Amino acid sequence: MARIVKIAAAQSGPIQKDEGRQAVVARLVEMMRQAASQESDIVVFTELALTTFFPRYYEEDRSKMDGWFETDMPGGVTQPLFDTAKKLGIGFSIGYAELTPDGHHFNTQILVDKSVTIVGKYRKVHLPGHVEYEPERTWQHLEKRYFEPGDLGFPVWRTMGGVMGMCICNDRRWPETFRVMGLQGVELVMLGYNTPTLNSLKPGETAKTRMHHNHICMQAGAYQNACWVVGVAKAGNEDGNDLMAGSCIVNPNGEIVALAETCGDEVIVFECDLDECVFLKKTTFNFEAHRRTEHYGLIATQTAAIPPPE
Ligand code: ING
Repeated sequence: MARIVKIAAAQSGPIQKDEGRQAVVARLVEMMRQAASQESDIVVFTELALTTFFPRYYEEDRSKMDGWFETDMPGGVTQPLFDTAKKLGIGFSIGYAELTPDGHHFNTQILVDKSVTIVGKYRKVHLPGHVEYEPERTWQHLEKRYFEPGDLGFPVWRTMGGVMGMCICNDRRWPETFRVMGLQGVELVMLGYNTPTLNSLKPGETAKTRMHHNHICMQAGAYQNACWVVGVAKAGNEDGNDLMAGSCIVNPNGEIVALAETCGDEVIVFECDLDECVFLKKTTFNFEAHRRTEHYGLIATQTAAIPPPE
């Protein structure tokens, strides 16, 4: 018995600083149409899908960055995305910078079902980078300056035929992200990422190694929690800064079954059989039968690594 959910990963090419949201939404709508034309059930968009990756810019007065945030979702400029989704009967997940009515700033991803109801919201927990300007960096990565850590945990939702969860970019590098969702029976994790091709602090690190890091994080998360993972890049060169592509769909065996080939707007689609999660959840990763939580205390109680004394 198959439980097919056809997933489209809608990779975004670069979004330049002066590219208005209206033009960006038009690009996203076009990819949504492509996804729907291939009978996709859900189309996954990237992290901060409406704007350039603005945390690369330093601003002393943080309130001056509020223009990069959305106060309403859907709002005037994003309504066409919801209208198109309703017309085409397709669900979607999209990342954006969220400014809440009480003034909180989050790096957020939502899950919208085929009736364009927002069924889930996730706020990025693991914020990479730094708070203050760091001159030694060839470019800044100021997510810790402009966003607060997510306050919603790692929830999952039963919707559109399966148990689905979300995370964002740097979250994929922390196994706890996937495991907390795995402990809730997640079958499909959707995530977006805006990841520089090169490391501003380690010039010798190759793009190949960085892509290796990108993929093994998602492949491990998928296999070790017996779930599908969809990773969607914002790719290409934004204002002189190169972001990696490599959008992909990973099956519960941790195998990449669909991979973007370009660094531009590109839709890749795969028929994900959510029942492919069942065998591993019942055997190798039968958490109830095999996990020994009495030995895992440090994971949830200790933040830093503390090596034995010299
Ligand atoms: N970007 C990067 C990411 O985690 C990064 C930041 C890159 C951290 C490489 C460490 C190593 O993919 C975002 N937006 O989190």
